[in-house]
Amino acid sequence: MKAPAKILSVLFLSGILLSALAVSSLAGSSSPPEDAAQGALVVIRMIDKSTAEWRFEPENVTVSPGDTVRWVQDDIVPHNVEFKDTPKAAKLGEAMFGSFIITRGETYELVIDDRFALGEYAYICTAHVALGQKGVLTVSD
Ligand SMILES: [Cu+2]
Repeated sequence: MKAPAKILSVLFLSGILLSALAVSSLAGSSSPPEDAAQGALVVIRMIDKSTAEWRFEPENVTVSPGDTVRWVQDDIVPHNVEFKDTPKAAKLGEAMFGSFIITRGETYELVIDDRFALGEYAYICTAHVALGQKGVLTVSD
């Protein structure tokens, strides 16, 4: 009886750690969940297209204010979202540089809130831009 209890407590503790990691990886999106539920959910996968090509899929998406963009790690190497070129009126702050997400299925979300002005946002994966991993997020009414 002792061994299974120990395993359970280890599983429980690692669950807490994973939750903490998940929360810290969402540091870029500060809006409360009730705001996130109002707009559409747009999913962009981070994929390994071949041995030397990483991609955001789709590369180009158009969203509206209030939408939530969810990048999903669908690979085994770390990826992130770093904005390189944004409209002048945008004030992304810490969201300019998203932390790396590592585990398949892990997500990074940004709510298109008042940090985002209308216009085009060019972004990259910091680690793999040279290998083609970049995208454009267009915020439009
Ligand atoms: Cu990457």
